[in-house]
Amino acid sequence: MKMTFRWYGSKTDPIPLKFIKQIPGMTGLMGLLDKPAGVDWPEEEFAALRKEVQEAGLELEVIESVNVHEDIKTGLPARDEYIENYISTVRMLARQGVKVIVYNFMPVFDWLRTDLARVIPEDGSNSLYFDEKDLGAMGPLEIVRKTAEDSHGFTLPGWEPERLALLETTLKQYEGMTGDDLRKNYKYFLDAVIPVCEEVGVRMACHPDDPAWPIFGLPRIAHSQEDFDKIVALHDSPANTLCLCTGSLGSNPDNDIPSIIRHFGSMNRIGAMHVRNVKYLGYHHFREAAHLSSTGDLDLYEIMKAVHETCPDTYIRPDHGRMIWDEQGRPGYGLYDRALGAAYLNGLWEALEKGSC
Ligand SMILES: [Mn+2]
Repeated sequence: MKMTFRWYGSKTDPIPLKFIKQIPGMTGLMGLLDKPAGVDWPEEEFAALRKEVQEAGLELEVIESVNVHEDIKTGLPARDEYIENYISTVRMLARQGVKVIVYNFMPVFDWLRTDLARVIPEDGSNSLYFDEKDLGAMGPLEIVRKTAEDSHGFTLPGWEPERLALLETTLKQYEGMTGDDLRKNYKYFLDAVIPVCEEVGVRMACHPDDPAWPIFGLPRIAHSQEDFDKIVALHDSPANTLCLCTGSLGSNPDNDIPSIIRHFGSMNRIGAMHVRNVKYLGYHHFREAAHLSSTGDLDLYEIMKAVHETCPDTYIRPDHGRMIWDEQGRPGYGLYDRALGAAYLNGLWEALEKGSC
């Protein structure tokens, strides 16, 4: 297991690399480069980022932001050009030492919350929160506007301004599209990209829908074990994997996370993991919790045990944290609670390692 940390780059992330390096056991980043979907990433820019990260004593083997253009998902003629750019970026990242690319195939919405800073009454910290009832009155455009207003000036992943400007047009393109239609376009993408990944030694890792159910009538095809069975079968290869996000899949209590990890871990189809906890508050209603099992509804010991047994070499990062100790920062991506999460997960791992000898 390699413990990593999400970092947005020195221009927009208030957390210095030095602080990340000081978290015990931190080996590297799940990094990002701020590029719109569809572009061919410039190698010099990525090489500069890699140099900066390596000089801080950290690795950059996982990249999270090679976004798939909506024209690929909707199967428009321009997709071939965007796929060519994607392939060129995969080759470049492989040259630069990247091993895993985390991405998603979600229509329009990357992830969705109805409150980015809901106060947790027990201790006064706050975290990301979702209640489907609050969506009732809001349409997609309103929720996007609200999310932008609540994000304290930060750009949230998946909600980049240039993408949102086209929201209405994009939503129209999905009208009438079924899950099977979307999977057909997904297969077209994987058939082009996965052989290149095999050639250059990179694994694609698909992130689940978050929350793990359909929203706004859009086709969503990545929120259960059954969904991912279909995805890995679209192009059967060790390079076609999932990024198993416990909090995203775990937003639906029907998903048995340790069992899903064992299923895909033993198939060698887990390329990376996001690990965090969720507190259920009702039907389609939850908030994000501290990582410690007893503070939420997921069993983090069972989760790490399933990783230890079936995919012990995977990359892991503590996922969203709460905002604690009056930290001001990007919702979900503060330093303190994610650092506590990493320390806790490392502790569970040490116990599993020693317990299995
Ligand atoms: Mn995640």
